[in-house]
Amino acid sequence: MFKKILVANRGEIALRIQRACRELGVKAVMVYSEADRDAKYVKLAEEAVCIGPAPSGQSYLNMPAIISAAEVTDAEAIHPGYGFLSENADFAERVEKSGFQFIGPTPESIRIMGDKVSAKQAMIRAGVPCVPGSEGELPDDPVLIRRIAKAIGYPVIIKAAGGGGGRGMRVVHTEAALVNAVAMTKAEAGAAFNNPAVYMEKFLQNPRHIEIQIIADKHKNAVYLGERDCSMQRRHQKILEESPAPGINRKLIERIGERCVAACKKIGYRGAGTFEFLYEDGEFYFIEMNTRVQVEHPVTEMVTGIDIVRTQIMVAAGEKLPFTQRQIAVHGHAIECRVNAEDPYKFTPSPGRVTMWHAPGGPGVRVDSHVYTNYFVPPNYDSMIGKIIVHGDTREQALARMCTALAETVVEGINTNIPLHRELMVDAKFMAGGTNIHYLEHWLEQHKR
Ligand code: MV4
Repeated sequence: MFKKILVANRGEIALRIQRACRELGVKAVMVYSEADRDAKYVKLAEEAVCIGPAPSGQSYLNMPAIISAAEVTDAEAIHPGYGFLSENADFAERVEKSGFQFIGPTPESIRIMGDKVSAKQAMIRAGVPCVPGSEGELPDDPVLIRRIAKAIGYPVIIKAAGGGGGRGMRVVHTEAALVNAVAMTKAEAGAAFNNPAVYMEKFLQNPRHIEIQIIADKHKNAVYLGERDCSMQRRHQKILEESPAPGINRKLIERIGERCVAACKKIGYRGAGTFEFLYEDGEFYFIEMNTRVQVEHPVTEMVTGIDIVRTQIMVAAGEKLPFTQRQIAVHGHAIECRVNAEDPYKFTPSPGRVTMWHAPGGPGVRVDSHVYTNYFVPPNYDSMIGKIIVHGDTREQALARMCTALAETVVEGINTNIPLHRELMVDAKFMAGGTNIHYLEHWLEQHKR
């Protein structure tokens, strides 16, 4: 096992990784920007290094500063968390070239999955079901483009190979609009991602967003840890997630999970990863793979009892997975609500001093947050300030526990989206389960104030 790990992130995930290190008896070096000097995990740290000013470009995205911090503190490995440099293949490569272990997959795996065309091709070859679409990048010839769309059937969606997470996409409903839409998406993709390559898929109108968590070691072992339903989102920002996904056949999940595991083994994947699928009319269609730990990993931890961050560190250190697929079972139901410092209905950011923070508790309640009374939420980063996660024997019990937990939570001095979560927890359609990716935006439209 490593003696010392550098945590190259901030906020609740920095604290989460620090906790996993403590449990493993590993020292954690925290890095922080000038805006995060007073963060809880910095105060708790045995070692912390300031890596630059508040803007992330000069701190949490500053590769030389982070690698230097690892050098001066004698860390052996770097955990990138999520966001920032976590899916940057060049960073993973520089970390390893500098003699540190990157806690994540190989730079090659990150690169393949970062290019959505190569990711999809790898998955097709590995037997993972994908959305019907162009085989690879679209050609320039308008005749060929029209032919591909006709074969798929309208509506289609044009997506940038360098995009992902909702960036660089355009829906096309008619042949008349097709060729221009492709040209526009290519131009935008060239400017935004420095890669004009685009591909085409059948546009699914009302899917759910279901993802499969996997983890693999360096000894060709891989397992899947069930699924998460992440359909409740607005502008590609998830607001709550749950596991298991309501109303989906368990045998079908098992078949998809096994395909994901087989794909991991085929491509030599190691570390934690997430296969993102669209689910519509009883079918799963792969769209993207994330090569990092995700914000919503706790729901999987709550239903499987497996510590994903701890396991990430163990497999990065070369240890074998401490469990087999047969030993993994999903128990009960878990829900996570992301607590954001924002206006609950207008979604404008609400940074500032938290004059009162009181976290909920009780059976099956977990809070992952770096916030404390008098903490100042800096305006420079993402608005998420923590997550409330509940577990229950049934979905109904988890919902009831979340209602109680949200009611107990006190955050004063800033606005949060807790009032929105409280309304959603008693919304009849959400309570029934299985709402799709458009539900929240429609709901907000109808509950305008
Ligand atoms: C799609 C789609 C419908 N059909 N692909 C958006 C984020 C990116 N990961 C993929 N996205 C979508 N791809 C096909 N063929 C609809 C979306 C989509 C979406 C997906 C997941 C979660 C929220 C979403 C919100 C709008 C659109």
